Amino acid sequence: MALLNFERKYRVRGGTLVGGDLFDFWFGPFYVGFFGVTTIFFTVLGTAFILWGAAIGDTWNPWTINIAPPDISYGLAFAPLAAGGLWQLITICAIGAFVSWALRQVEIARKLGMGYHVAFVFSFAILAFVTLNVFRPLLMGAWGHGFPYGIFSHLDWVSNVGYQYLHFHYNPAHMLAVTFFFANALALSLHGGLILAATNPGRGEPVKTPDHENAFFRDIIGYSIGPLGIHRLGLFLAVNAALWSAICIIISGPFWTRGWPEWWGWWLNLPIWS
Ligand code: UQ2
Repeated sequence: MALLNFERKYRVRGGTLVGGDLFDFWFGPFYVGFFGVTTIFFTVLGTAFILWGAAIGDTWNPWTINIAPPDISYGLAFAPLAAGGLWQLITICAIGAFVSWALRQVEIARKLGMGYHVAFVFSFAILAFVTLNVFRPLLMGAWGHGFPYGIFSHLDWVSNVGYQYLHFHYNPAHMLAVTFFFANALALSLHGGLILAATNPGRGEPVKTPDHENAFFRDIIGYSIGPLGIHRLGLFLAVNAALWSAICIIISGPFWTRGWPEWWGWWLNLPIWS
């Protein structure tokens, strides 16, 4: 079905979660909806707060602009705007925009009669962010444990927090997260390579089929996960990368306060060694 015909057929009212018909329309190619409006609202407001924070900061150098969370001494209270309050408002706006975006994905999926898979997997990215800047600071008792908004400054935060636990790569959940990220890169490179290889057989040659794709991997390693299976695997790897990232940081501080290398003492202390 040609794209324009398809859109005429499927651009119909209904499927909204809230607001009924109120924002149930399109702006050019974009579906608006209640959550399109809230996404724009939080994005514009949050960006304005970021510009405000940059304006009262030391620099306009994009690399070194920094909007820091409140000092630890503020605990879980609201801080003055110039002393972390802007960071708190930006965090609220960011979460408002992310959640609005996920719910807009749900509404569009409902309109099209599709599953909610996109919103489901996106929610794991939101979980990772909320874990870093809400759940962990709450468990630690201060918003000051969140990461600062800035390109270099958030990298420094990651480095500093890593060294606080002496060697973050000994964190078993971090090990799992890293392994999932690498496996995800391997799977997507295999998949991208295989699809491009099958669809670009050379000038004058017919495009190859899923049977060719299966045969390629059966010839090489005796196993093909299949054209649908590779996407299930990709979703599984990507979701687990985000999930174990969230787990590895939420346990650091709230549930384990010493260096991560020391955690492996349970292995050295097994009675079978004595
Ligand atoms: C595959 C298949 C695809 C693919 C890929 C494979 C026809 C188009 C990439 C091969 C993938 C395998 C064997 C899994 C590798 C496992 C990990 C953890 C990276 O068989 O079916 O469909 O794109």
